[in-house]
Amino acid sequence: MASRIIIEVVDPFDLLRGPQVTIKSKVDKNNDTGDTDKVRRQAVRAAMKHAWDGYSKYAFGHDELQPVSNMSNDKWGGWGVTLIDSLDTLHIMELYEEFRQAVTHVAGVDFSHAQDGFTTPFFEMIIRSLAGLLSAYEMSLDRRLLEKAKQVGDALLPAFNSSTGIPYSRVDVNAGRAAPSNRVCIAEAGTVQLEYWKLSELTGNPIYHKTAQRVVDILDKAEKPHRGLYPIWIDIGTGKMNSGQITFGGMGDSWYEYMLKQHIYSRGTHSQYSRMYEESIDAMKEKMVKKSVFDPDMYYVGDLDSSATRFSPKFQHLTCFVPGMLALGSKTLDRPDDLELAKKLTYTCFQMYNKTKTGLSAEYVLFRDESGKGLTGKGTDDFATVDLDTATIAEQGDGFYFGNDRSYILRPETVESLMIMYRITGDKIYKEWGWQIFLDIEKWTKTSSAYSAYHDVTSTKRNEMLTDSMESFFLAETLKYLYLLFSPVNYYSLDDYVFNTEAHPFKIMS
Ligand code: DMJ
Repeated sequence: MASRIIIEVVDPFDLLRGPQVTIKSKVDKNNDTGDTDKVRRQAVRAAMKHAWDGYSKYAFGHDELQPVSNMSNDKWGGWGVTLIDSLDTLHIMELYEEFRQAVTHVAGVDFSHAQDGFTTPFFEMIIRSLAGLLSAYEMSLDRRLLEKAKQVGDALLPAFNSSTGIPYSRVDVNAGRAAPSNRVCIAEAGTVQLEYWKLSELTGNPIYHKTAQRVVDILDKAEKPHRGLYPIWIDIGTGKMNSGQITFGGMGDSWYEYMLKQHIYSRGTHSQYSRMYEESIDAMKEKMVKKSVFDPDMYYVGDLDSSATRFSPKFQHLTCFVPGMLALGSKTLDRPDDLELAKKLTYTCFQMYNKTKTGLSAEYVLFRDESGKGLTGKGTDDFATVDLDTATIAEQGDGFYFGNDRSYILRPETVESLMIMYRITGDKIYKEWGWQIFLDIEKWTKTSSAYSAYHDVTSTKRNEMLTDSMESFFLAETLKYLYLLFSPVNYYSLDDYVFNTEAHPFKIMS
């Protein structure tokens, strides 16, 4: 048997914290599948370094770098969301000096305070900031990160101060109270549980988990149009779900994801999560999965209206997390059919990139339904029906159509699914697809300082298409998942870690 050599490196972060310690690089390079992986992993690491260096130079401590103008913005309230969201990616890629500088900065941020007049978006700051800090703490064991995580968790906890315990979507951190509103969507209310549970585990204070769990209990008991399917809007005053579409895309997506992930995190000790997850996936398969009339191999997940009767043949890039979720669920809950569906959906998600002129994917694509007729009808506020014969559908792709929004904003969902699919099936095609996507991100979105969102993926007029925006999830998720796709499967193994919806790995509860 070949002996396993683990490369040793000195972690400069440790040098500054205390006595010099030599740590072992966690990338088990001897377990690599070959030189190609190593080269690709290094290329992704170089992309992260490029983006990080640009952010550091022009926007350090601010929320975002604008990667064309090299300006910065604080549109998330000024806590430095790109910096926090990037911490664990820096650590995973062994960029320890950058990690150390970022932690030093975080230690000086007062998260109990926000910009005057700003109301902080609850869900976004939980999945990006609280999770980023918790994950970076678990990697480095630097107590300052846990203290800051607690500060963020406490600052945002007033979101739950409603009559039902359903959270409001924004918090006035300075006043210590939520900004009142009538409704909140299921993704916002139901994608904070993993983070608050981890905070309870690490601080020993159960209040965080208990408070967030209440949302799951309320929605579990609430009346639904169809078992396992949840219209997106929750009335905060009553806890009822009575309006909005049913979707595994924006505003619904991570609610479903977190049923499975809470099951994994708690090692199946609570039957509630697996039951709810299985109910939802069974219903999705029954009512929301269709295939293209032009390409019988192209399956997709559309949306339903709030009564679960009308179907919209719109497939969002955001929904491309579904194949990864199905694969993870199939492994965890022994659902082999889900893995077969996951393979078909991953194929579609890849084709959404592969079939455009740039090799980048649009925000969503549209299909004709299986009858070949397409849908007609006017959209309503809560449910956009699609008329495939109107001028709004300007161009037919190969198997699908493009709608009005053809932007690629550096989203991660497809490469997230590719990473999980590779790890679960061992099929190397997922690495090839991921590499192709990475090369097109490099080709079309790279700027002198970082990477920029792209306005229309069907246009090759590159200089006119760069929109001067780089969301923090590009560093937190897209580059991290690509790096892990080309890393040994035991590096941040899916058996030991559960990734939050922003790709922050949490150790599964022991
Ligand atoms: C991320 O912030 C999270 O993945 C979230 O759940 C939904 N989408 C964005 C990235 O596309």
